[in-house]
Amino acid sequence: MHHPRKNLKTKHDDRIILHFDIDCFYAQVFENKTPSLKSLPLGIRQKSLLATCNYPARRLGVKKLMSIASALSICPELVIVDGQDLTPFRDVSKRLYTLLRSYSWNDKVERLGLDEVWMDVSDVVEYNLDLLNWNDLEHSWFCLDKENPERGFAFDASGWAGRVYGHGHHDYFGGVEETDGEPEPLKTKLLLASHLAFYLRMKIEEEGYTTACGISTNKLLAKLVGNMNKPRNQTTLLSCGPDGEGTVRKFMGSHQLRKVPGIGGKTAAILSDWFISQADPDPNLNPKDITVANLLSLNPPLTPPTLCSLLSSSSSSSSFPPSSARDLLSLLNGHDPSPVKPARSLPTQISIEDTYHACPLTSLTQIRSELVKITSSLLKRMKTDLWDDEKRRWIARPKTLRLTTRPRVDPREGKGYGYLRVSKSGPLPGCVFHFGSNTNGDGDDGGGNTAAAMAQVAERLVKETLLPIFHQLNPLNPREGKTRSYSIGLLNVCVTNMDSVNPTAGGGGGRDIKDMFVRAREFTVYDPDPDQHHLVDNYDADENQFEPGAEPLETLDVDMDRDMGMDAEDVDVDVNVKHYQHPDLIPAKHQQDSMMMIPTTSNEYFHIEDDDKVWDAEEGNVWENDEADEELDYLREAGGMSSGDGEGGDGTTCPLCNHFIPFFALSAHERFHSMESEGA
Ligand code: DCP
Ligand code: MG
Ligand code: MG
Repeated sequence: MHHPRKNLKTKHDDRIILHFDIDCFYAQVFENKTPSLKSLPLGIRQKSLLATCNYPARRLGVKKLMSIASALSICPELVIVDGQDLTPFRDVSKRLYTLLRSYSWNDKVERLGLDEVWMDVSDVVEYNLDLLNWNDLEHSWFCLDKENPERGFAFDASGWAGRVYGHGHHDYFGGVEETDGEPEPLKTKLLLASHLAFYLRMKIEEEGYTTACGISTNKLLAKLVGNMNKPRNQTTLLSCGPDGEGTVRKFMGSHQLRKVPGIGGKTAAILSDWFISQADPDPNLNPKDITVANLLSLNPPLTPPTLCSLLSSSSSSSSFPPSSARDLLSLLNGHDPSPVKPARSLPTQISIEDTYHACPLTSLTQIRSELVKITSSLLKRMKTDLWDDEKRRWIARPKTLRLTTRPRVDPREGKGYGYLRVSKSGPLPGCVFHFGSNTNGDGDDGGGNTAAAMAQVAERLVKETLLPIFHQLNPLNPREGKTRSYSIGLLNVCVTNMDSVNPTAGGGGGRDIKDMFVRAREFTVYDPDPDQHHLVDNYDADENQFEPGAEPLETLDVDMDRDMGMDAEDVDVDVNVKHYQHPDLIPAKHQQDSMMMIPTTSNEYFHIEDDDKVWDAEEGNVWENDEADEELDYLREAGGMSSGDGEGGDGTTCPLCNHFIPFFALSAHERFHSMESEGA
């Protein structure tokens, strides 16, 4: 299999990447709804924690993810609002993402979580580089549309927009690397990108949201450099000039190991211990303060074989692959070839999940009523995401319905996400698409006929499809008869296998199966609040990649009343399966039922029950995780699936047929599907 990892050896490529991160996102959503909150210290509560707080609160010492009790003791005047319903955040996120996307020429616009977006603007910038009038930089014009030269903005190209990180180049022509005439193209491209970023940030501000932005040549650097000046500012990393590499090294070097996306807590701890053993530093040095520069300053230097042996010993079952060691070293040096993934118009699947661990569901009546609630939320979400209000039709119709249940488990047991989860899928009955066309003309799905129609459809779906599946997943023991009481701790209802009604509605093209395997990733939004439905969003790179003929999930006879037995083959049970972490994950809060969802493929999620510090409370860095074995998906992403080859029990779920495939068998499995599709 082709191994793009050789790209890692290249120095900085000449892409131009922007990374946007909305300032105190949830807080701004509330502030926009109630502007008087803007000047008050504001915290957004999710259970006993603050999901975030606004900057006035931060100035008073309140921090993200603090417990409500500590926050109030630090800042008794803190205004606290409840942020458990993710719907408004999701909606704003989608709106702002769509706005940014409308400025992209190549559609490489990738979300990370709800409030971060990468844009690969290499093409726009390149185009504008050619347009630049070197004789009148102050009155430059940035063209945003090749077809329409008038669509754009005026700017002063003789200076930077926002802040720059580098050796003191605060104006464009200043700086040691300046030679005669025009500066090197990379420098000019970064400068142009700084103005584009500023323009886009102002567009987002017109929508009511301030942001931070990082401008650099790869995703890693753009994300990290954007943190330098928060809130409401932007930073360009000057990785240009004769000492561009030096600037990058210095920049990366200043980061604590844990702050580097892709390096989780365990890896950071192992590397820190090793540093201490090699360098014998001041005994008062806090291992957490060990930086990339510390690690890279060792002599003899850290090599891939050393890294392999250090990191392999941390995991008894698998050895750390040399390719991943090289990738990790590249990352530490600020090299990151991973592409900005193409935008996606549609989610691969929509699922709503609710947990009941504090108060498990014991009777069928309860289960039924919870299923109706979840299904209603799901239908509503389908309507928002898949129904085109203008054209009054469905953009995509999911073909498959899946129910997942899990008995109540003690979160302290610390078992993996798949622990005791069972799921079963079947065709999604056509009735779910009927409420969409019943709208009363104003497109308001919340009122009148639509709400009633939706409620009816939810009831019907539960009665005719979900409850039968439920019984299959949780069969009655004949001896218990009807007296059985259940103990259900989790319900998840999911629609998937999107059939795009409008073939042009999907994201990037291509049905290359290999590509699909590599790109069958999505991000998940998960909130483990037992009182709220959890929205689990999964945006796949390209929902069209499912072969229309190929049913990726096991099918089930909808008329299941006659067959209440458990068919072992139809039920997926994921127990203690090890998975790699993907950067596109949104962790749950640190709460009693705290979990982290790890999306692996279009159909499966895994989470880590998180007892200590899955989410970095300081930075909220979504790439961080304490499971050493799960840290390297970021690297794997750069190298494609094959990097997992030969790793024993690890694997992933095939996005086509939904079978769990060990990594060593993936290439063969991909070939199997390629042949299948060629033959079709
Ligand atoms: N979030 C959450 N739980 C976490 C981390 C984040 O619910 N463990 C939510 C709340 C945040 C949003 O995600 O508002 C975005 O996360 P960020 O880390 O970007 O934090 P903010 O946007 O709130 O603040 P900042 O200004 O530092 O970006
Ligand atoms: Mg943010
Ligand atoms: Mg963020």
